[in-house]
Amino acid sequence: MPNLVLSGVCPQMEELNGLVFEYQGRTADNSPYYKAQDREEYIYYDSDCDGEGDSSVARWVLDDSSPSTSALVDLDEDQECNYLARFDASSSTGGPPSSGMWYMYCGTCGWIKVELTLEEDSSQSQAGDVLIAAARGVSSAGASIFLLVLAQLTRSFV
Ligand SMILES: [Ca+2]
Ligand SMILES: [Ca+2]
Repeated sequence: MPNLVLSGVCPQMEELNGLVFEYQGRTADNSPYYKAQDREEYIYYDSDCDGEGDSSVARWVLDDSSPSTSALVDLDEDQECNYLARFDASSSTGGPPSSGMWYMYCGTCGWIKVELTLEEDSSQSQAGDVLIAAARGVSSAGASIFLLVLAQLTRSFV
């Protein structure tokens, strides 16, 4: 599963922009969940965030609490719906939205609808390509040195 890069966060939560979320596995209802690199921020799916039954709709949440992988509802086990942002979704199929209107907590501005983007991170494969290119460069440099030495040896034999 590719990493997801978060953007579109409101200015009050600016430090979350650019966070790279890594796929961690699946929670008990088989939804994928993610954790930010070097930071306690998670994206997971909670079909009932306070665990009280029909009072809350199913949603993706961006939360600083780590989700349980065994609980089917109230995954952060606080009997409340505390998180940084939410995106209502009747199903978790297909993972969190690549782009969507989330309700986000924006500090002094309160809860605001913002369009958050979770873009698949392609930098990993690009880094791989660069390594391959570098390896090719090294081997061709090695080959030319070899040819140069060979040429000199040949010359000294003449
Ligand atoms: Ca909860
Ligand atoms: Ca929470």
